[in-house]
Amino acid sequence: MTNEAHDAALLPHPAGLPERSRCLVMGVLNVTPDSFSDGGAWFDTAAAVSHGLRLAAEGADIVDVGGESTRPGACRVGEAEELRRIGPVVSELSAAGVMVSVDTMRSAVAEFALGAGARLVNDISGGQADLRMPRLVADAGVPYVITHWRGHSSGMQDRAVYDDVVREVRDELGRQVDAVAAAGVDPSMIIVDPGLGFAKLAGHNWALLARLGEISRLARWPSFPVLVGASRKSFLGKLLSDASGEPRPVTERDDATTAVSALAAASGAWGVRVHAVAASADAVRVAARWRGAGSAGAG
Ligand code: PMM
Repeated sequence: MTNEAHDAALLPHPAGLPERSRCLVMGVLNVTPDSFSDGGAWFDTAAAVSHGLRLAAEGADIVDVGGESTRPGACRVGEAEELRRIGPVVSELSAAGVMVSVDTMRSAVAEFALGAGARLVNDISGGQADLRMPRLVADAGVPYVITHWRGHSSGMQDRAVYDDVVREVRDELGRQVDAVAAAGVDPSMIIVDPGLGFAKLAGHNWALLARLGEISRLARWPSFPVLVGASRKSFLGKLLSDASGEPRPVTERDDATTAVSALAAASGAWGVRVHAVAASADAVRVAARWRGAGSAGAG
């Protein structure tokens, strides 16, 4: 397949999101005390808002605001607390002109965030944790990220068992898409995500990344845009372990994340979700130029 044909297959963009001349960069803003990746750095509202503005200034096309940690083993936070964490942050960033997505599994939180200016819903359960979510998203008519998911964080790594991870993730993601479409979500507004680290071991994540193009094509559906969330995850720490086998610390995984961004973008990903935005913003531009040069011919 030529790069152009590949792009046409892999790079549709749901209405309301930026035009697709390259892979988009989604900056992560966790308003939590306990996320694995930034450990509470932006838990305070003012710190979170200024970090969100910084992510946008560094090149984030979208800032993804979440108030619930989904690290392996995490317990759920209450709805009121989740709302308290993200509410003012979503409102202030949206008012400042930042395109905000809300990272939540709760329809009430998504509803509040959309009312406060958020423009898309990133639901890592892909409609499974709160069965009212797909209907809410359908009625709001906003883009919807559907992530492959096998259950809440507390027990998810026990479910990281696959014979053929790519086939099973595609089958299960396809069923999640069927369910949200049956609830009224417009398929052209769906973005799919393989859910790296969610009920996946390191080898599963690598297999999914290596065959990213296959994730966009699910059963009877036309191809979907694909979002990749590899940033700072433990499979990168494991890859970069030191001589004694100690994983690379979370805060030292951004260069590896940037490498994933470049490779994912070169493979046709619609977006990458990252903590350190500036480097990935450069990486996706390199990938776009690389792909463009390929389809334009060697001259
Ligand atoms: N990973 C995390 C949270 N939200 N959303 C999507 N769509 N994809 C992901 O891979 C994803 C996500 C967990 O990581 P964090 O602590 O970096 O937010």
